[in-house]
Order: sequence, then structure tokens, then C-alpha cells
Amino acid sequence: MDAAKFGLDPSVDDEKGSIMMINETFVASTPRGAYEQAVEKYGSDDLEIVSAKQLRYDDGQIRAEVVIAVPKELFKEKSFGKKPLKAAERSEEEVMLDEIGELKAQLAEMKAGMVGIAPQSSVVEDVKALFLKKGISSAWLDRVLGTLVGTPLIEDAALLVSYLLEEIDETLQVKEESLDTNKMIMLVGPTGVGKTTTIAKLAARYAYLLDRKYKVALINLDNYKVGAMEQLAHYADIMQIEHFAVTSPEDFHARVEALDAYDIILVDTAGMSPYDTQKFIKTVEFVQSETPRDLEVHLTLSATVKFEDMDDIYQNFSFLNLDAVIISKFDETRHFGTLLNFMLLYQLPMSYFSIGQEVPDDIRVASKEYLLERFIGEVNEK
Ligand SMILES: Nc1nc2c(ncn2[C@@H]2O[C@H](COP(=O)(O)OP(=O)(O)O)[C@@H](O)[C@H]2O)c(=O)[nH]1
Ligand SMILES: [Mg+2]
Repeated sequence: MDAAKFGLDPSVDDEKGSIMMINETFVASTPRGAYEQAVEKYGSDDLEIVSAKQLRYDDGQIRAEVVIAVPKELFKEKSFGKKPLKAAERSEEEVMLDEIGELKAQLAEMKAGMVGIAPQSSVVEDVKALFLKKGISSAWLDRVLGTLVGTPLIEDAALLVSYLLEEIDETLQVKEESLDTNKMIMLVGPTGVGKTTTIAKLAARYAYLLDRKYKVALINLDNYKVGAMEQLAHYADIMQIEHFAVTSPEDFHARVEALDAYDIILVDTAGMSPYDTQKFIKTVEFVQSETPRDLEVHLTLSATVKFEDMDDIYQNFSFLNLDAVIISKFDETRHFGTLLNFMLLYQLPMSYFSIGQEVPDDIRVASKEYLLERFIGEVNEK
């Protein structure tokens, strides 16, 4: 499972010093595990760490990647052992025999790999192109299509499309709305995605619109944006729901404790750009602080999210121990492929959909059907 990969990083080429450095990545389930692999390989614990991060891989597992910089020569020696004898030191015949042996092995490998693989059918290519165009990633499509080699599915475009849609349906996850009391939900996400509006909708839902009226309180950590508190306070006043601002984890703790009698506490946070490290650190402190009740963290993601931004959003916000995703601005796009791709890749359960600006009406409990209907509409349009 654990493996090392490597790549040349031009930024560390040191031509003048003539020591060419190479960046090598070690992967393990924990950062420590990854670093220990590096120590074991290089027999020294004085290694230059370039970066360390945790990522969720395509298979859904979280892994730690630690990148270290090592001199290229040392890397070669440790990776491939002693340098092979130079060709000149061996007879021409020996070299030739080696090369023939190598070619034979490559050929055998190619043949073995080809067993059972039919020539690419154009049905598969057409269907793949269709889903690619709709924003589903090539990696995901290849993985699923790869399992269909040799089955009749790959000869019938309509069947193949419905198979892929079913596969998407199965992969998507939904977080059922649980109405246990003693709940606390925090919304995090980039600026302007609709966190505050969604909090207002949820507050109205829990306080007034369900079979039972829940006792709801609002807490605001959004003390960075001028007017942010006013926005939440405005909704809270209209709905006659208690609301509070807190500025430190201690303050947060005390406030949650004081709100013990409330069934549901909703926590609004600073609109953060994924690049705003200071705000992140502060929010992480809040999330990681001990609170008298469990905290569910819901990432709010706009359905209009750009493909280029998805990774950054996930890499950054996943540090907040996400429990679910709320998808907002359903009404602002007809293209759900990018969003769907995000959900397939990271497999976070979806909790709510925000489908417009109206408080409190424009919110739905997340459902796969709702999302897939829109995506299928789009697939059929071609
Ligand atoms: N069209 C549309 N607009 C929304 C939706 N949710 C929020 N908005 C609007 O997006 C803007 C930013 O919302 P806000 O809740 O302040 O975002 P925040 O910065 O994440 O708290 C406001 O103008 C909202 O009315 C939605 O589902 N659809
Ligand atoms: Mg806000």
C-alpha cells in the first residue's frame, strides 16, 4: 500500500552548486509513517522536508504525502542500488544478449496485458466522450469502464449510459437528516457561497416548519466580514431566534454550554477564501476546540463551482473534518458534472441543497434523485 514516487522539481535544481536535488514523495497512512519510510531509506533522520500534506485518494482513503529533497546521486544509489557496469567494460555480445532478453520480457508483458482486452469499441469512446464533456473525470470513467471489458454493455450506448448513471447513483452518498436534539451544525466554505442564507433557512426549518418545533440558537464566528453579523442578526430577529457572536474558542465553549437547553445550535463562519490561511487557522481552532456537544461540520459548495477550484477547496477545507456537503445555488446552473465529479471523487455525504435566494423556502433535504435528474436532463440534451 505504501509507496514512494519521485519527480524532478526544477525549482530546486542547483546548477551552480552542481548538486541536482530531486523531490521524492513518500506515502503512508500517517505523516509520521511516511517520514519514517524516508528515514529508513536514507538511514538518516536529518532529511529536508519540502512539504507534508494529507489527501483523500481516488479510492476514498486519506493518506499522508511527505515530500523530501535529496541529492539526485544519493536518490539513484538508494533507489536503484550500485551503478551498473559501464557498457564498455562488458563484451558487445553480453550487451546484445541483455538487450534481447529485455525486449523479450517486454513483449511477454505486453501480450499478457492484452489477453481479454477487445479493441476499443467506438460505443465506449462515444459514451466516455459524452460524460467527459459533462465534467465527469477521465480517471473515474476509465475505472468504471475498465470493469466492463468483455461484457455486452460496451456494445450498446444506451445501456452503457444507464449503467454509468447507476454507478454514479451508487457512489453518491446522502446524509439523512437526523433530528436528534442536542445537535450543533457549523457551515464552512468559500465566501459568498450562501452559508448565512442557508443557516437562516435551516433555522426556520427546525424552529417552525417541521412536525415539532425545535429550540434553535444561532452562533456567529463571522466576525471578519463587516456587516456579517448584521446579516445573520437580521434573519434571527425576523424569526425571533436567539443569536450570539463569539470571538474565541473559550468564548465558543462557554456559549455552547450556556445554550444547553437548546435542541439545535447553528454556527455560521467567516467566509473564507481557501487561500486565507489566517482565517483557516482560526476556524480550525474553533472546530478542534472541546465543546460541550458534538459538532457537525458541513462544507457549503456552490453547484457552480469551477473545476479548477475544486481541488483547492477540498484540500483546504478537509482539514476541518467535514461531515457533509451542502450544495448551494442549484438554481444558478444547468451543468452539474463538475459538482458530481467532486462528489464522486471525495465521497462526502450530501446533506442539504439550497435552490434559490428565498428564506426560508429555497432549501431541500439532499437527495440523489434531485441531483441526478438535473444531470440526466443535461446528458440527454447532449
Ligand atoms: N441564486 C441563489 N443565490 C443564493 C443561494 N444561496 C445564497 N444565495 C445568495 O448568495 C449571496 C451570498 O450569500 P451569503 O449567505 O451571504 O453567503 P456566505 O458568504 O457564504 O455567507 C446572497 O446574495 C444570497 O442571497 C442559492 O441557493 N441560489
Ligand atoms: Mg456569511
